[in-house]
Amino acid sequence: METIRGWVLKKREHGNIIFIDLRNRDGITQCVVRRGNVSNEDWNKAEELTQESSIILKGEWRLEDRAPKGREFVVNGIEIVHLAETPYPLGKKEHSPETLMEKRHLAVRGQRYQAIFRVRSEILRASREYFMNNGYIEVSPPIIVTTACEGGATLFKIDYFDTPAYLTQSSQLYLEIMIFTYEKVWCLAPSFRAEKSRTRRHLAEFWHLEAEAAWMNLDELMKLEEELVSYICHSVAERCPYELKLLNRNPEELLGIEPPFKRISYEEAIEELRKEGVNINVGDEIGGDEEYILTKKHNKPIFLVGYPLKYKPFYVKELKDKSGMGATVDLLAPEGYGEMATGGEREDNIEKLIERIKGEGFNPENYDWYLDLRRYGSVPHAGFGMGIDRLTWWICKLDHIRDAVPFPRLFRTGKMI
Ligand code: NSS
Repeated sequence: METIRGWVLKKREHGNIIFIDLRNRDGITQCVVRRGNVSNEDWNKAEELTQESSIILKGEWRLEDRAPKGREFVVNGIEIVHLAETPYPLGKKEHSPETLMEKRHLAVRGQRYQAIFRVRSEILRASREYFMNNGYIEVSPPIIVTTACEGGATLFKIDYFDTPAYLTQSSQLYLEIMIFTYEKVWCLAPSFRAEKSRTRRHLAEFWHLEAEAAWMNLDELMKLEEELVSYICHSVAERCPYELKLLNRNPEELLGIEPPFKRISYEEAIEELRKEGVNINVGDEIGGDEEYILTKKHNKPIFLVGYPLKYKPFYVKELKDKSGMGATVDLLAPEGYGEMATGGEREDNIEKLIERIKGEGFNPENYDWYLDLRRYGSVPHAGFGMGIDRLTWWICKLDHIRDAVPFPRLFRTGKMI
């Protein structure tokens, strides 16, 4: 006799047979209750089952070609742990995005979310494994900070014991501290952006995977990123094929993600966009719409190398041979998804840094500890940050980034769960 536990997804009655689709961490199992196979008392229990009731079934497995997983569970004993109230708020098949946000605590039980968050968990596991296998030390940065990293416009202010402070936008500056101890470091932490816009790719709170390494240059940085992303894609394809298929992502596509990724310079990107009929010139920003055009025909991520310094934060190093251009690299996800990571070499000239900090309207005194890194044993170094949510969004072929996170924080989310 075997036991199976879970929640009732669906129940169908055909005369003397009741089919129960039982949902649990293994997916969905077809369970068959036959009158005559169970006591009258248990038959009555099967009849009264409601959607999402929690139950424990006793019985035997039987091979059955027509069952979703090739086998079904033949029931001979039923225990109702909790008979769910009716109606179940998400009982119907289709729901609006608003309902799925408001009832998030129930929506996450659904098959689609179950698949997405299992893939996300695999992305996190593979990321950690990659860094551990490659000699990176994981550090734990603070969430409450007193300096901006990515400009003042998207800072969340908090009241820290009567002193103003912020929720971190990026852990980069702290990773830069730690390279002087370990040379190669990484972290996974939440980052916050007070983005007052509604787009399909912006969250107010996201999970940020960041890495930083002493002595590293732009080429080495790109190698690190393409290896990491390929490693993650392969792990997900191998460990979550069932979930990927459910999300209409063919695992073969992810197995095809391998280094090297294509590298295009900022100038080449502008030229390509102009050829596509976009009204854009060298010196302009390449935004989400342009990234869509650049990536929609690709099935592997691409690197966008170099970017005008004027759009980038103070820490970006100026290219030696191209004044006004930053030594940056953006990693764009294919199929129209666009930016999923940004990074580059860091400015190590202290005078330039002070000027740039002032240029962003900040007081260099607040960055004194950061400037010390350029005073005591400064080294050339580089790093990047990748949004785990953006990566999940692309890998799972989602429409909106809110579905890449179980409990999204967006600009004016409405009721928060
Ligand atoms: O602002 S970034 O482009 N760059 C940084 O924060 C650097 N300090 C990272 C570094 O070099 N260590 O953000 C990096 C990535 C970006 O490419 C997205 O994938 C993600 O972080 N990101 C976001 N995801 C979701 N929502 C929002 N609002 C968001 N902002 C950035």
